[in-house]
Amino acid sequence: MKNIDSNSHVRGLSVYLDDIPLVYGTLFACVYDSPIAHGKLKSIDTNEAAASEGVVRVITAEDLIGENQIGGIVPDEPLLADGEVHFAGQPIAIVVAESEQLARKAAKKIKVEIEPLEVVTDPRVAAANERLIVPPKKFVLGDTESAFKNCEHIFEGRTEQNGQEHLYIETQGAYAVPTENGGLRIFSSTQGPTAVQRAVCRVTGLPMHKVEVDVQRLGGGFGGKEDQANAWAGICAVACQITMRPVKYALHRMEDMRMTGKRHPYSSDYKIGLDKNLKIVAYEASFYQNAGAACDLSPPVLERTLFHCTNSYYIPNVTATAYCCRTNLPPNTAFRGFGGPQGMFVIECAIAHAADKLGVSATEIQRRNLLVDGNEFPYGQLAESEAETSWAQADEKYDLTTLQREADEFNTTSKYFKKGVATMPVCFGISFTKTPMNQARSLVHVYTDGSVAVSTGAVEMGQGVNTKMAQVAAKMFGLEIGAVKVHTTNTLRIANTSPTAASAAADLNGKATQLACETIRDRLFEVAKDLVEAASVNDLSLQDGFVYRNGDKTSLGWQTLVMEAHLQRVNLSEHSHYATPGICFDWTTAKGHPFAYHVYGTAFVGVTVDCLRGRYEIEYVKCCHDFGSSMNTAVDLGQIEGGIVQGIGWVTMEEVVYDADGRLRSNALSTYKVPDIYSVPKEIAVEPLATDRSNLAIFNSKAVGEPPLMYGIGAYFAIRNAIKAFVDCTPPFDLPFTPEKVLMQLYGNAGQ
Ligand code: MTE
Ligand code: LUZ
Ligand code: MOS
Repeated sequence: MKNIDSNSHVRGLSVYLDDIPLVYGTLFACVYDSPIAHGKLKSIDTNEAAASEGVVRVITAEDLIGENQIGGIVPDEPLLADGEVHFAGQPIAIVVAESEQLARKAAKKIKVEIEPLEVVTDPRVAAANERLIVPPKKFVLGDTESAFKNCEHIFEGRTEQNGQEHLYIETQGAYAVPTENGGLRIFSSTQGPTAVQRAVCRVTGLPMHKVEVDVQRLGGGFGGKEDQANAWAGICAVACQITMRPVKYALHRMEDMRMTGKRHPYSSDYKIGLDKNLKIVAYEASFYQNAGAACDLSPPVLERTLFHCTNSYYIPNVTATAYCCRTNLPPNTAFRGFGGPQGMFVIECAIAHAADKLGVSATEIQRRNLLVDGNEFPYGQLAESEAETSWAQADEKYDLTTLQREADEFNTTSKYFKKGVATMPVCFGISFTKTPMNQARSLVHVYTDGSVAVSTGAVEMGQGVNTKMAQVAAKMFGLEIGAVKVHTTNTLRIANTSPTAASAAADLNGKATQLACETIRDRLFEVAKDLVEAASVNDLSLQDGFVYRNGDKTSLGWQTLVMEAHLQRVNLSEHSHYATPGICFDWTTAKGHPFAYHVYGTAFVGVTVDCLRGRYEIEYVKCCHDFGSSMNTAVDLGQIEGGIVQGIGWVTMEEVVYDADGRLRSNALSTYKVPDIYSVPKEIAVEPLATDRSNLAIFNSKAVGEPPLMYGIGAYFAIRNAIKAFVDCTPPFDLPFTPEKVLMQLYGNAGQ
């Protein structure tokens, strides 16, 4: 089934933040942000800006009525810099003016005096200086120390991974409108309406019931708006509160790139021990996470790195330690995979390292160590594994031996083009790792004309969650999808939402919607029972807009039934709550059962490297992916393709560059390359895993938003293998593997 938004998207009729009709008297905000990465803020001169044409007000930290704080986990993030600046791009002042242009023009006239302090951009330097945001986190399984003593082979190394710009098509932004008695209505491009509501309340001093947050849809979030939409909503809210006029701020692309955080770069150490049968016996890893200047979501991101540090493999002895390092970069944040890809990359490097040294293929080591049912993850949960089944089905379908042979044969005859193949298994846990976040609500109204309105806590950001919510209600009531309208995500209709994140929005909100529909349906069946003279409500069902009795269509239509129920004064609305059962996690022991289930899959990735130029093409990504039973294959295939391309972008071409002063050099689309239509794989093949296992997802589907991104990691290893076919070398484990770095490997080390 098509995405319900496809029609309005292609006609340009879908409404994003910037399309909301403006209320009369609306003002426009613009932020003046720190030009340097670390320093003492000696003075701010706003006089010239305040006197500038069209300027209504310039706001600095001292003007705030509420608390100057938006840090959710650790209170270390002022809305506006106060006393010190901690990263280049940190908001210092807000200019509010009659137009966007006038606000931006005036912001340039602000002068600040900042006494520079030492700038730290390297997480290892930060760790050495004890600049950790939270204490180190650790997972232990078995006993690595004694296990290493019995290993046949031990390899140690280091990996570097860079960040990634979210590059949602719609930049960050918010629009605050005053409501009566000092309340606020906030339109925000956020994945977390409640997070925005909390932040706005904090900086304005208002109670939550006076602040309404409304989200129509996002032009992409990818994690970048899980927490980092808060600042812009807070800025519009305080400006609205102070000027008592509506205030809007939609960031320009370069402002967004400069001021917001990205995927966390990591620097990591690993030590892997294998026995003579290539079984991984012991694994140690230390992860240095570059958190940036404030906590943001760094601790849970770091935790997920630990949760996924053994990827799809069973390793009986594991010690993994992770450090959350404070640097002078914009606070890094959630990004599709949420630290999982960073953890998985390191174990894949360790395996590649062992393979290099032992003269076997990494694929052989991977295959021999796949998780099987009952294996224990380092965090205590036992696997219900599809690692081997997805591998076997991928192999059956695509024939890895033949793919490898084709590449080898090509390489024997081709001098300057070399092909490489790599296998990338993925195992990703579904649920927020903070157990309390795994709850959702849904509000369903059936109107007397038979049409249905659904509101949930899920935010539509292109991933098709609204389509899935409409499908749930349509299926429960036996209606066409057109009979259901999914409304904006709004904190007045749905309170206390978890952000749309962790790939869990369809599961959690879908289940809540199912429960609400079930309740209404049961009430309707009580009414229908008499109308169609059924012996029991259990004989009734709803299909194609009619009531069925014992599987036979009756003459009682949906609309008639609904109206009849209303006349009998039966409640046609329901607000339901769902909480994932059976999950828990205890950080005092670092053990538990944090995930409702895991998503598994196996991908084969093939590339061709142009060994004269260092350029490469991704030929194919062929995967067997665990959808459960997909609710919507068109939407899910889109998620898989998009995820894979985004993953490939991260490991190959997307290069976030900060200079030693902490200033972003890759600050525009001319200096930051994202995958385009020419750089996507020539083929993405997706084979659904054949499985009839039950799970906790909605209608036995499975979450699909994040896991496929990690297939993209295979592109790095495939490129590495192609290079090794050209020149005998061991390329360092350093992401992204840009064409420049590839060229350096092909020639830079020649003769060494
Ligand atoms: N797909 C699109 N088109 N746009 C997005 O912003 N975000 C991804 C993924 N797919 C995203 C996307 C991320 S980071 C997550 S967590 C999931 O969608 C969230 O949605 P879900 O829980 O409904 O899968
Ligand atoms: N966000 C979050 C996430 O707050 N907790 C998580 O576990 C998570 N996982 C993936 C993506 N976002
Ligand atoms: Mo996705 S990183 O959970 O927003």
